[in-house]
Amino acid sequence: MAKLFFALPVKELAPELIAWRDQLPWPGQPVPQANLHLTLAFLGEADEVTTRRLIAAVERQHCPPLSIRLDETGWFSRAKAAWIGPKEWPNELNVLARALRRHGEKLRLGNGEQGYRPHVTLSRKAGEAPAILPAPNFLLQADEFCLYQSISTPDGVRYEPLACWPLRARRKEGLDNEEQRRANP
Ligand code: 2AM
Repeated sequence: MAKLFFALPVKELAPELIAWRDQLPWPGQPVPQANLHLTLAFLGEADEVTTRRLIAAVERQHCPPLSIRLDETGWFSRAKAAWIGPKEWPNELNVLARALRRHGEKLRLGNGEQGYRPHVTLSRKAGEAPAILPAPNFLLQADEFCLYQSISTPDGVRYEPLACWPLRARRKEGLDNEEQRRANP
């Protein structure tokens, strides 16, 4: 069994986020740079067949590239996670997160949660919210999303991408025809 979730990788932005966090009195245990991600949908434990079915179903999922401004901080008191996230975000992000959650639900995966609050967890075991002034201002430009497996190791948890899909605008039929005419006048 594998513990799975869909997320946007943070990649190029990760070192900047870490440098920003580490010069602040940020509460809790810092999440390592390699583990930073913006969760789209949590799936939980899945066997190999279910994982393969999930990957096959997601092949047909479309979403344009996403620009997400990370300009506020927050804290989930129950999970004790302190995070950075957007005040506002593109509706396409909600649509993608919901579609991926539904792909999981069709295979009896997920935790039944309906709400979606995009965030990048920067620390865990945080007993209080980060008190930050001035507000952050980072831009996460996502051009792919991935299915990750969460692996527990003696050195802590590690997230391994099992599959990634590009975020790209759907090609329009009309444009394809126009391109064809230009190619074959
Ligand atoms: P988060 O850090 O963005 O909150 C892998 O375990 C990831 O899935 C975690 O980093 C966490 O994302 C999210 N996650 C773990 N357990 C979860 C749960 N019970 N419900 C929702 N998301 C969860």
